[in-house]
Amino acid sequence: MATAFVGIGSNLGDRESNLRRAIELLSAEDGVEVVAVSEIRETDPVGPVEQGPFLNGAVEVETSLGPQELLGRLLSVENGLGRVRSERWGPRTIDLDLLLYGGERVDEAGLSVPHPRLHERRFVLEPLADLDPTLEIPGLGPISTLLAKLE
Ligand code: GSY
Repeated sequence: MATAFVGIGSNLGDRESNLRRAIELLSAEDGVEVVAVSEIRETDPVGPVEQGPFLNGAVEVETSLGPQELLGRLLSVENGLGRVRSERWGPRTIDLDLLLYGGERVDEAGLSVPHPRLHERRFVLEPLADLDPTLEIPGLGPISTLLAKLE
């Protein structure tokens, strides 16, 4: 079993309901147990596209799946909620990002863990710190230090 952390976000439609449904669908997946959900925050959009504000949070899961398998389940939950991939940085009904998988570093086609932009994004770091303020991010150090650097 491994502990993994998944970022969740939505800025289209009923954002709260999208996040709630995503968590329900994720916990219904075989081999995935949702053990904690962070505070959900409204955040200004980051990136080159002008769009509405997001609701963001993070989920801690215990899983018997490997990182690629878990990523596959995240994509199927996104598809189940009707996510359409149009514009790369554009608005989305639901976004599930595999942020951390145990203490592992993974660099494979279609999957980089820790998530490559994790340390630059307050909307990712704050929910992770809600779930575990002592978290060590592989290759990057304590989450408290990464958050302090954003101040
Ligand atoms: O990378 C996830 C999608 N996304 C977000 C997001 O989830 N939250 C905020 N605040 N800005 C974002 N820009 C993008 S793209």
